[in-house]
Amino acid sequence: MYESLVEKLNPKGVDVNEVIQKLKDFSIETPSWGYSDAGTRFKVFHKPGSARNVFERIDDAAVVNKLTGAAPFIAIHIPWDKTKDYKELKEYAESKGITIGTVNPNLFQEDEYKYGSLTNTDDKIRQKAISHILECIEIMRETGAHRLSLWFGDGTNYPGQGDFVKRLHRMLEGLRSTYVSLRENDIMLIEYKFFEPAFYHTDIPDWGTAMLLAQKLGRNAKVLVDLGHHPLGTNIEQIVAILLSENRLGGFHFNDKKYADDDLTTGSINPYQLFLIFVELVKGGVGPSPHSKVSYTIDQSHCVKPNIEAMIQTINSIEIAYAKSLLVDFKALQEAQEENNVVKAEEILLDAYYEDVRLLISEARRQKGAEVDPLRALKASGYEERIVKERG
Ligand code: PSV
Ligand code: MN
Repeated sequence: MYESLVEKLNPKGVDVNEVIQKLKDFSIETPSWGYSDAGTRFKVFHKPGSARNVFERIDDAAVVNKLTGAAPFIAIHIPWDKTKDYKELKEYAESKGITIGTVNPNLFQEDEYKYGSLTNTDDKIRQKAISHILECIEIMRETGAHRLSLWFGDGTNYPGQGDFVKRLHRMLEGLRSTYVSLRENDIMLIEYKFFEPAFYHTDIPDWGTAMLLAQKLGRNAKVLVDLGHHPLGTNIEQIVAILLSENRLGGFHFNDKKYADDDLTTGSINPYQLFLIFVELVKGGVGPSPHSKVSYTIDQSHCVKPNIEAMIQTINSIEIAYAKSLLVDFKALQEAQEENNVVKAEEILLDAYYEDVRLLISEARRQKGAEVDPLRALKASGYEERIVKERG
């Protein structure tokens, strides 16, 4: 079956060996918080076997990586992943084949942040937020992570509540006083979101504001695109293309949504959008590999699915979108665009999109020594039963 796919793709000018090599390089970061109990604003349902601390989250991430051969990084969130000794945490992760890639400060769950963190009118509260970010930069040093990922719940709930511009200036000042502590090859990721938890305005609502802040800070500040953080209908692939062309695309938080920031499995609602995003990334030469300058991180909370299965399903789905984008004939696409041949241009994309690439992915996994069917291998391994017994 694989051979017949190769026979079909070769005459189309697809270098199948190159595609397989790129799929073997595919690597993504899973979020520590995706291995814990999660829920909605209404209820958190406890899942037996959910990871209870950062070490168990690393254990689960290591299982996902072993099965898929594609998830060697983990993102941690502080204080959710707080531990006494971060050097020990780094060593523990490495002993399991996992690298800590990103540290996320939490600037949205403390009482003091009711009216904002870095944007707060109260100097003491701003200082508290700055200290927490600096603490996270220190954790980056100890864990060997090179990315600081910032998302703020800052915003207002009612017209008149705050001064948009003064608040943004305070945000910039706060970011500046932490940016200077980063090292040469560290990246500060600035994530935007147009609503929630604030419902009238948020201080970093969109990619334009995030990019403005990044430009004012310096070349190590970049924008993070969370797929769930846009109004319905937003053309995310266009945002990706523009950020890339300005060298300000820092990374992703992958998930999917039907209505708002739903945190659903990536590609479960809008797989075509996911493919179109990857088309831009491949065109820009920044596909997901261990050394990509763009970070590829999953940000999902699995309210009803078992965590490890959900993570594997997500990786499959992202890899499928990526593999399809590798089949696009970019030269022919460019020609069709120059000629204003609208139908041909779209057909070139659809031709790649409609291809069933699962055999390419399983071949890459086979060559890498990972599981061809990681979901089935997970079931067969008995890992889920074991953690239910051990963790309760
Ligand atoms: C906020 O909705 C967000 O996307 C940020 O990235 C947070 O760090 C994460 O979710 C928390 O789950
Ligand atoms: Mn996010």
